[in-house]
Amino acid sequence: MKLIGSLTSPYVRKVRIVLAEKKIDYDFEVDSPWTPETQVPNINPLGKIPVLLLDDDTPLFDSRVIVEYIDSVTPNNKLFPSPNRERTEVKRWEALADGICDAAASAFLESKRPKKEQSADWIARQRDKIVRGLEFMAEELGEKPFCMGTHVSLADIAVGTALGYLVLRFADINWQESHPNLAKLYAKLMLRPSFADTIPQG
Ligand SMILES: N[C@@H](CCC(=O)N[C@@H](CS)C(=O)NCC(=O)O)C(=O)O
Repeated sequence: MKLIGSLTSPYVRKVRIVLAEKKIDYDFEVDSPWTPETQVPNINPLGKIPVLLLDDDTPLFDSRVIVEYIDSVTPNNKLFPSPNRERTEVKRWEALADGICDAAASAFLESKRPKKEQSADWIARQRDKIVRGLEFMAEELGEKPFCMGTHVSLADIAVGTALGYLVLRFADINWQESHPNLAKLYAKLMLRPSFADTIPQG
């Protein structure tokens, strides 16, 4: 199995954390779709990372499909509950966390365009999504030790990767101060080798 992705993408990090939690060996090929020499469009028509290349050369994308697949083919450390209301809740946490990453990535890319082509309104719209998403997360987490209660699930992995991406790209959104319960969860997750070994670089 080969994972293709960059060292900064939160979606790639989510997959790497799941593979580490599951103790699955894999090859990791660093490829950023933003570089001219990228090979990503040849394996994912959408030109996005992560892509998981299975042993029979089937390319899997996107990150939500990949993590659900990995969890379904491995018996140990289940990160999703079996299909029921709880599973839908885990997937909603993931949609929320990924949605924050989508907004953060979009605002970041906009801020990288030439100054006179940038839209301040667009950036503000994406930042509002991030702020509202964080508020929703903090409220849903409350005083629970983990998103789904007493055990780690994919919900925590998705939330942790989104929070880590904000640390990398939007340190000025000081979510640690406004949401101490999210800061507590993040600190707990960072003690896990799966998180500590995949801190985004770039
Ligand atoms: N929903 C997708 C999002 C993937 C995504 O947007 N990846 C970014 C990197 S962080 C990318 O490859 N962007 C390249 C592009 O949009 O052309 C997933 O969960 O895998």
